[in-house]
Amino acid sequence: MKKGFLWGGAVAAHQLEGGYRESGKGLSVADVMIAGGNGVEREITEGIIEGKNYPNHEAINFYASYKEDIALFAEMGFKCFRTSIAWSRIFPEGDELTPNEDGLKFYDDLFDTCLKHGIEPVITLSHFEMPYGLVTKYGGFRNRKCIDFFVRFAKTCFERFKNKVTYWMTFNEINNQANYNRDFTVFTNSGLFFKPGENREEIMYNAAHYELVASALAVKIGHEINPNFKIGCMAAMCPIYPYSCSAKDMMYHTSAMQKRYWFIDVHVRGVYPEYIKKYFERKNFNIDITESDTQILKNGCVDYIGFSYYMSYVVKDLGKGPNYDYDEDTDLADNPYLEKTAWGWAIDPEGLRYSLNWMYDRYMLPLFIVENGMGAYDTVQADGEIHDQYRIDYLKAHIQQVELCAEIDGVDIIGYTPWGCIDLVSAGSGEMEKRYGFIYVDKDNNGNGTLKRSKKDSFYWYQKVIATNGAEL
Ligand code: BGP
Repeated sequence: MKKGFLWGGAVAAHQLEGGYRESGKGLSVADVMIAGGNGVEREITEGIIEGKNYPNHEAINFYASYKEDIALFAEMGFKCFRTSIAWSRIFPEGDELTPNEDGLKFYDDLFDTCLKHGIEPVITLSHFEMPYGLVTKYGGFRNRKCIDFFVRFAKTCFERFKNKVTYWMTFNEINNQANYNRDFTVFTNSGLFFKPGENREEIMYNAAHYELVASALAVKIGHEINPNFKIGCMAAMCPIYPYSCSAKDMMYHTSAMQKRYWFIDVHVRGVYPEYIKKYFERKNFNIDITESDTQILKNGCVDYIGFSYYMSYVVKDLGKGPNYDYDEDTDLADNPYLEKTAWGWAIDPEGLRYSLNWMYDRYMLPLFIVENGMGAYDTVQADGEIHDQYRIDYLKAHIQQVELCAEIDGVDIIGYTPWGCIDLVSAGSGEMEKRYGFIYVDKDNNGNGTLKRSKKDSFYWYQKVIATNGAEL
């Protein structure tokens, strides 16, 4: 890969820190979600209910062990480490006027530890962990006031860490909520929950608009604080293929891609694309886009696109023309060419190359692969070793595609940070046993275990990949 390519790993605060009441932290949306399972949605509770299993409360207790864990990342040769700042550690309720100094201090120490090892922190501001106080008092991002709360949080972080962090992202996987029927996506993206009879889709578009405005304001302020900042958006990239070469399937694919990726269009270009404006009109949606918002969006375009890549989807035309309105719950088909993980996620390395090309052609901005990986069940052998060849195979196949893409297609790729470089709590299912890590953490789905860390085979493999800058896979 090119010189200075950022090899590393990615996590999010709520999925590994634990310490959910330490350093004056308030509750976040992740703190009121109980564990689900493979194929079982997580339940969102009203506050914390005694006796339920909330896996994010302790997670893997990185809050206490970050120094040792970062030393292990350094041993693998990480050039960067992507994590997030728990918003509720800095503004416990979300609407305070002054930040919580103890929370800021924690991230000072964390980033200093990274830098000491020559690891560059790559930071997401809001990764599925908005303060729960903003949900109960304001209804989350259905309320315009959340723009100001987010901007205050972003500004505080930019000012405090301006000499420690260069790469930032505003909202993690902002486009997950395109699937607005799923409680998990709208709650974790925007702190939304609904009353019966409400128009979920319209409310989602409004909330997403406020987030896009908040993001654009943050980008502008960030660049004023430090002109060297690189501030990106972050989207979940699951390319949606047409089921066949029928023109109708192809049109449906186009429309589905628009519905899932218009968020990036706004982040990058600073304007709403015509297709989505037409959609709002057709649906009679009243989205609160003011004149001043329009200006703000134009003045806060992102510097790069961060994205996760796990799988691809397929859509099949169900006779929905001429509108081709995509519904992720009903319109997806199986791809007969692809295998799936134990959680049913299609394994598609070439899809990563396709995605990189699709985004680079469309946006002409540098791209950062900030998540990729395969959740799998690992087995610890009697001698304590963990032979995770399946993980190595998955990552190797994907990195090969990234290399082809850089060499042959000429796409500008900043770096690659596989997801969950240390085992952590699954966002979607709340399981511990859906493992992604190079480092095993002794803890099961019920919260039992010593939290001891062990190196898997993939640890040594990835160490070699980084040492050879991707030449030896
Ligand atoms: C992305 C999220 C991460 C992460 C990952 C894997 O959607 O940004 O937070 O968890 O997916 O998903 P899961 O944890 O559900 O396996």
